[in-house]
Amino acid sequence: MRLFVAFVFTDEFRAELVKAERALRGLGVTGGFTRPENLHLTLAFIGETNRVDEVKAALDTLELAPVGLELEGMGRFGDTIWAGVRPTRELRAAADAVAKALFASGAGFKLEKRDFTPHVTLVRRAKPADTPPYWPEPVSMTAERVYLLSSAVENGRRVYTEIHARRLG
Ligand code: 2AM
Repeated sequence: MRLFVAFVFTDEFRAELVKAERALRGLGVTGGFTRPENLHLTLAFIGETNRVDEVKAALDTLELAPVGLELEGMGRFGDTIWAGVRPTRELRAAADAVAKALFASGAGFKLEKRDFTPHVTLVRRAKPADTPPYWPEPVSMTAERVYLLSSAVENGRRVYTEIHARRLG
């Protein structure tokens, strides 16, 4: 199973992301737009594993308060366009705690060498090649749970499924 750990959004927060996607289409951006139900903020990418019980147990060791999320700006990695989430100290600490818990589980999780850039992928294989001149409206929420999600392709569509949730606070 291909697994990752993420926050999912309130309706209000998600609506702002959907609005950003609509604005990008209006600006002539084409590519693979993330479906509204698939929008998420990844905290840690685990990848292919069958040690699901160990991963769940690792998440259950987390002792974290709920985390505030604030939408902030837009950027790109190559041909992927994303909406930014403000990299606050509490968000970084949450991602760090998740990575450490997974690492300590011994389930084969490796710590990321690259910096954590909190982002919500909006468009893959985006064209044209420059970052669109669009800044999403500020919106914030409190994440009360951290989710273990699986990622699979079903009938040609990317589907994320909730495997486990750990309540924060
Ligand atoms: P992305 O949106 O920037 O591609 C499910 O695939 C989630 O895990 C996505 O949020 C994706 O980030 C992230 N992800 C996929 N492969 C990854 C990798 N090798 N390293 C870090 N994150 C990854």
